[in-house]
Amino acid sequence: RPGDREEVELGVKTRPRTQRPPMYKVLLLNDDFTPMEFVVHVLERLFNMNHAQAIEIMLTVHRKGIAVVGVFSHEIAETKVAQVMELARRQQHPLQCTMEKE
Ligand code: NFA
Repeated sequence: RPGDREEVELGVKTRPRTQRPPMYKVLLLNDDFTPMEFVVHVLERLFNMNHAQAIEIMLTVHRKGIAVVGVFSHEIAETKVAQVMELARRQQHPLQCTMEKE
């Protein structure tokens, strides 16, 4: 590359950068209608939480309106969101799940 020769010869330091893929937060949103036990079930089933963890996160969403339920690669995050939305749709619950870049 042009510039590299001078940087080497003049000893200009460049910081080595390691390439990491962007990660995405999966967010669960509160509503007034989805039963608490259904949200707990979703968290256990799709986010590998034990019962105590699932209750804790569900209550955080209930009280604060939103919470991060996991951080994943773009593809895995998209799949998790789609799985939550499909489970909710099948039971006719208005539960919403979304993702955002970290
Ligand atoms: N707010 C809902 C209720 O009182 C419970 C809930 C929690 C819904 C977390 C969505 C997300 N039944």
